[in-house]
Amino acid sequence: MAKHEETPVPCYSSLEVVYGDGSQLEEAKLRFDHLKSKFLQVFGHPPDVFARSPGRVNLIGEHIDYEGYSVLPMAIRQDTIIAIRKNNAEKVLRIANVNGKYTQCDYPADPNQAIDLKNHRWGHYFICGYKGYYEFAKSKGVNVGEPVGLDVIVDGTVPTGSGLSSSAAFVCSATIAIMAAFDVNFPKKEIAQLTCECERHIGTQSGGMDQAISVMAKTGFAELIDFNPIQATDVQLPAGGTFVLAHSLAESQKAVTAATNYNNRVVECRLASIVLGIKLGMKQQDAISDVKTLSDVEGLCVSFANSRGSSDPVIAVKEFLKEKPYTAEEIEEITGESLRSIFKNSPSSLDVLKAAEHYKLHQRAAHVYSEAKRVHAFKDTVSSDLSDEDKLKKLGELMNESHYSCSVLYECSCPELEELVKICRDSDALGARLTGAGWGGCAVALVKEPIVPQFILNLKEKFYQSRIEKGVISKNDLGLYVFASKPSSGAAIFSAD
Ligand code: NG1
Ligand code: MG
Repeated sequence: MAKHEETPVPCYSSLEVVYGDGSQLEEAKLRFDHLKSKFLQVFGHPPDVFARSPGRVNLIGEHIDYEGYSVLPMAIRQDTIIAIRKNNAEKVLRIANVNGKYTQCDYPADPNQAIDLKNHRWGHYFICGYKGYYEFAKSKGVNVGEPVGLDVIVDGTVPTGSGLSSSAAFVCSATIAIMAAFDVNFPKKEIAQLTCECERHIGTQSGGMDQAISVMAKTGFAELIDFNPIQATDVQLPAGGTFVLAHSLAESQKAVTAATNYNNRVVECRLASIVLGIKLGMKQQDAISDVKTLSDVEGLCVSFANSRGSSDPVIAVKEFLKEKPYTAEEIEEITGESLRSIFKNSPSSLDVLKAAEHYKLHQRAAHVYSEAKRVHAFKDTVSSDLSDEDKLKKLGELMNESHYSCSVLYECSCPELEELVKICRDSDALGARLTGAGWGGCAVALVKEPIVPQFILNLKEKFYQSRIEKGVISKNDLGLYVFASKPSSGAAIFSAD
């Protein structure tokens, strides 16, 4: 039997396989019916096909996917559904949304169009998938023919800017919908790779976690995702624990803040790895041209640690990277080359250099290496012969350590997330941490199943009540901001009849 990730995205004729047979199915039926009638109303004809792809919560392994390290997310039930139909009459991509907040975006049916990053529009994420499909098809030798128009309606339930990967749910469902409209399909792992690469058209130098889990998730399992090549290993979580997601209500607009937040950290990690490479004996020019990520110099760091009787790469970080932030000049003295020249081929990195005052190489590298270890400790704990109770306790501790590292070393938390994580712990979570890129968005807490209702009530009282009173959110919407989550299924195609 072909491995799960080698198989194409499944195509179903009914919704049950993905949405089960309970209230979620009823909700899904309503959404699909609404999408169909809206499609008819907006475009004057029914859609050909639907594609859906879920959001995700990352349980552990934050800001390390782009450094080549494994991460451990699970898909959530919230997803993006896209209805699509080819339109041979006009060479236009018409992208509408069921949510009135998002007005229709039209783009030319041109796979080579540049995305206008200075003017961010929600439809840009669709264009990422559109460009990605053509780039991939070309590399596969698929005869794509002349571009045609596409009529599209989007229905997303993953809260945006929440660290739950609404963006990847959108890019993956867009890419899969486009493929379905053109009647082609590819193995999931290739779609995971292609969607990871094409989401970068939006200007963030992201890793591949979100797209990989969105495409490859399986009901009932979290997945250990490895990169280069992308691979997913099922992780069955211990019984008796539930993950609760809670939104800090601070929205993190990653595409807009990339130069100071997300891409800044990617650049700092690259600089940390180059400096480590040089300090550990590489020639300056070799380090600059060959070292892309901290995983590239881990071997050198571990050899050094071995000489000190350890196998922990953080020993090398402590020895060779000073804790005080580096100025650009200090780094240039070590590399023998200007930072502008090191990043000359990456416009989004040049934006980072313009905005940065200094570079915290020690802290970022220490986070990445320690977080990478925690992911494996998490996976090993799950498969150990500890009792479920002891496993859950240990997983909670690892989540707490991860949060500390994100907050103190990687500085990707924010006051609202700190408050929320503290309330989670005070409400007897076994562990709690920010999830996703941070700087806002959600926290995830591991909670013993029997206390979940009380836990959620506590959060409502201690975190959300004052925000309801101030009118920040409406009481009726609380269920959108705090909810328990089970591992859901990955991307799927549905025929429109
Ligand atoms: P969010 O913030 O959920 O979009 C981002 C990246 C991931 C990963 C995490 C941090 C994108 C599409 N995703 O997730 O690849 O690096 O941050 O662990 O940018
Ligand atoms: Mg995202």
